[in-house]
Amino acid sequence: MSDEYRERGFIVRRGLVPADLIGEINARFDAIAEGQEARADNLQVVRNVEVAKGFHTPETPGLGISKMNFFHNDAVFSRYTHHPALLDEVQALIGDDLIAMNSMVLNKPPNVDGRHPLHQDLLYFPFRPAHHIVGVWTALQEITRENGCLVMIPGSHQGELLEHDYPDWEHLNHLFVGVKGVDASERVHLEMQPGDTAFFHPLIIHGSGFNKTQGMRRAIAVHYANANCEDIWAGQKQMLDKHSPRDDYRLVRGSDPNGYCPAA
Ligand SMILES: O=C(O)CCC(=O)C(=O)O
Repeated sequence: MSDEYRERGFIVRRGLVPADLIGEINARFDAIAEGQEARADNLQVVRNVEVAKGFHTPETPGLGISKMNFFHNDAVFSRYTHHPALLDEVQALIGDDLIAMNSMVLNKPPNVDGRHPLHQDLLYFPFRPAHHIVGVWTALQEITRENGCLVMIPGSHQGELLEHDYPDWEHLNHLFVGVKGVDASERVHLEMQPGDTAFFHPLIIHGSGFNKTQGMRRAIAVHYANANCEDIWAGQKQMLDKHSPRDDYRLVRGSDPNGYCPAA
């Protein structure tokens, strides 16, 4: 594990995911979002809350989509999850037996509030210890402060899991909760090019801002856990959503001694 990751709680590897894969993921996203290709089993397509509630009507259906979740059965998106360069980095950070989970393509459309409040991802995961989990997030296009890049508070992963709640905003996207009373003044902005990839600790406080452009802001993300972790929810349903977290587990390297993942 690099000193930078240990001290700051995140690292960015430039150009890690090749342009051809980035292009295929974007094309697949657009085709599903516009209803031109069928979605794989379990893939959940989530509209932005303002679109879903009729406050904003986008020009095309795809311009209203904020996320695609649970993509392990998708032949294109899942190439990302198994990408060797990415798994080599993950293995160096959290060990050899790797479960992929929480798969999603994150799309921040224009003209809606797609902000993601500052939060800690450990809230969503039953695995412990926390440092045996890592979030991996790759830009699918140029991502800047203008279109709502990731922000991180360096070193915040050295604290505890803090209390979260929905922010006091007019439009609240489902499960976009934030740390209560957080001081955002120390945050840094991660501007990225397509293929650049952030690796981050599940306790780091992070989020993202408005997309102030007329284009999309799109990224793909998966979390990985060491399969030897303890499951402190003992397979029970996640507290914040109706899905069991185990629906979205896949063994991607090594072995699964606790049998957390469905059989291949
Ligand atoms: O892509 C984003 O805007 C933020 C994503 C994020 O923080 C998360 O999914 O935990």
